[in-house]
Amino acid sequence: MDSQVFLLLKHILYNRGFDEIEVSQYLNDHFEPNIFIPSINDKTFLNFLKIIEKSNKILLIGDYDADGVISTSILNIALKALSKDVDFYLPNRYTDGYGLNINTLKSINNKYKLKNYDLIITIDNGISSTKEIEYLINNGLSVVVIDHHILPETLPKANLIIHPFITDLKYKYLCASGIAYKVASFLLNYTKDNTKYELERDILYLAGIGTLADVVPLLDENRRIAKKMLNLSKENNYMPFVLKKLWEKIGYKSFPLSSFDFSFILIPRINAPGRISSANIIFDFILSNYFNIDENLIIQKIQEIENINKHRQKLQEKLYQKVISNINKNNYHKNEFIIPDYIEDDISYLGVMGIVAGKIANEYNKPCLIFIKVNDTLKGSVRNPIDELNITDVFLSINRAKQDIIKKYGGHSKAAGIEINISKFQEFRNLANLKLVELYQKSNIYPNIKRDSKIAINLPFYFFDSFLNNLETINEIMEPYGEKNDKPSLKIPLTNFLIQYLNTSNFSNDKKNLTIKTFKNNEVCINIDNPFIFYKKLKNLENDGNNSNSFLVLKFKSIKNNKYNFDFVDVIQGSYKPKPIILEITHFFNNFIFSNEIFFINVNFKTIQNFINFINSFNNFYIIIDKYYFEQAYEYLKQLENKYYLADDINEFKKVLFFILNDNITLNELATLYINEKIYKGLLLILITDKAKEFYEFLKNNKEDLNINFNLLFLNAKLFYP
Ligand SMILES: [Mn+2]
Repeated sequence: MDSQVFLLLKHILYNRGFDEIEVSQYLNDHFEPNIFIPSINDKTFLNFLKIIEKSNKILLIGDYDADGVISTSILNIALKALSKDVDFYLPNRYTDGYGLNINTLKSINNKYKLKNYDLIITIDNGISSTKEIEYLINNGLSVVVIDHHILPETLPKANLIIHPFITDLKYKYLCASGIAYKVASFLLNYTKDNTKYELERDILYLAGIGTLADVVPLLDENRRIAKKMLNLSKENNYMPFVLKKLWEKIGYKSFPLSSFDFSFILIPRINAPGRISSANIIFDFILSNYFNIDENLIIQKIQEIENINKHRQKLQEKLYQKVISNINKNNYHKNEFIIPDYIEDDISYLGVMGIVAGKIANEYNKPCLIFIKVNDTLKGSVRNPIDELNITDVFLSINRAKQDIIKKYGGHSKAAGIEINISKFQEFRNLANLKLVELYQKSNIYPNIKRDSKIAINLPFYFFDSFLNNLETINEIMEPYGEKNDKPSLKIPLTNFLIQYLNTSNFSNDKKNLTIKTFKNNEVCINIDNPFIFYKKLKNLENDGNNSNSFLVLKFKSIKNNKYNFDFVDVIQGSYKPKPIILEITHFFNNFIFSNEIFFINVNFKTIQNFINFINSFNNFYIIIDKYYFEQAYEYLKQLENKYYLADDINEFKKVLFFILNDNITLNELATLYINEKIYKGLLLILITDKAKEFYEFLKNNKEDLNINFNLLFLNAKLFYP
């Protein structure tokens, strides 16, 4: 791999808290993703096999979302390959509610008669259904629970539980599709089916889609599963037949699909039936790939899915408008926990309230919970954009304070479902806010800083071109993006130079796009989702009159026709310090400067304006210049004389911007001063000298002593030669 790509990637990942080993694992997972499959001697899985072998008739109970439908499909495929007599039941969001509950049991009994089965397998649900499972066991059935949701205080007394927090699956944050893939791969060892290879490939493909669909971290094993799926779709543009038909019928012709295509085009359509009507539609559709390929029927089903998806989009938009105006009217967005008034008149929104809560949560960077009234209960869906916060902790502490408010809840740290008593709504809303703020204080969480800003890498505008040149490769390695595997974001010091851009006519008519040109004439388009917030931030900056500590945060979006698209994230003050990664930065710059293939060498300092622009692209800095180059540089430096103070007195270091090396101070002495914090740290130190490498070596050899909070940039003095 190109060393610049490697350094930039390291830079990005270190800022997210990765260590050296994790970085190399991350890279390895790109080039050779290896998924852990339980060995054929694994006790838990052999136990599972035994339970299956002695069961004649099996019922799978899944869930209505994409992960639930896909994981049920995967197990169904594997059990059928073992010639098992297997039925499935996917709860209905409106008539049954989530998972295995009393309503679900009644519906199943009406449809299938429970007593016809020997074994019930719950997948993507069941871990909290203690009572229901007890009932099944007491009635002579065997029950296996395969789930990944938070563990309740008492586990159900099932014959077997497969859960990544209990079972060794090598990674805790798998979704149900990922677990189902492991279970199914294990089972396929015991089949003589001659389509085994095809089945293995397809369950992997499905698991990849399920993993992208669920809110699970796209790291580690999840990333490997999704990567392998993307690789499959890159090889010969492979897609299971029905999905390929779907992709083509909805008007897309391009292959292979990107992770964006999966996440924003295909997966919403897999989710839609379960949101609006019945998840059975999508289950039948996926399974028809294997058991009855009738093209006419498939096309009919695709049409049905399309109509449902359109209906879903309309509902979603209507609910969004309703909720957002309620929030604005009552200033609910000023609370830490955004809880709008509950929706009274329409349960058809139940399927889209989660998406809408997610949208609002992201807009305000605060948790958002939307409730809908169903009889005397409020059913709610919550989304949490704050990384360090586990939203179910809020519910837990409400439960501890008062037990008659919450009926039940379940889910994950970032997305969960909850039911409360309608008469306790106001009390719940107050307590939720209170407990959330308490949690923030207790755990030192600063919710006002967006995750994208926290993990953004520091990048002076001048380095933008180098970053852009490598972005395509970086992007390919980092894909697929998702939870905890964000697109790269950048923190660019807001200099006068950059502010000029933000105030000029480079905006699109609707003010939602701003195009700026880099030093090498690359076009960067900044998409501004909410122009109101953007202009407000800019205005504040101008009023302050001091932008020396402000940063523009941008997040990579896409590369199209050599145009680079970024999303505007925020303007932040520099007082928030991201995890420093300084020796790496040093190394990063060092490498560019001394490798002669630098982005700097082409920078034309021959014009004074270029040099001044360069200097202006940094906020605070020292420039240390070797006296031997002072003369050459003087023409340039004196242009800055009015603005900057020149001195060669070491005692004036705090104020000095340019320091000229002379016989009285050597590079090593300078480095020692630096290490002893005599030179103010946190500023950019620019060395214009041929001896910069020595200085760097000295720092490197003493790195134990280095406080890591500084930036260093070497410029080769030769740049000043005409
Ligand atoms: Mn799930």
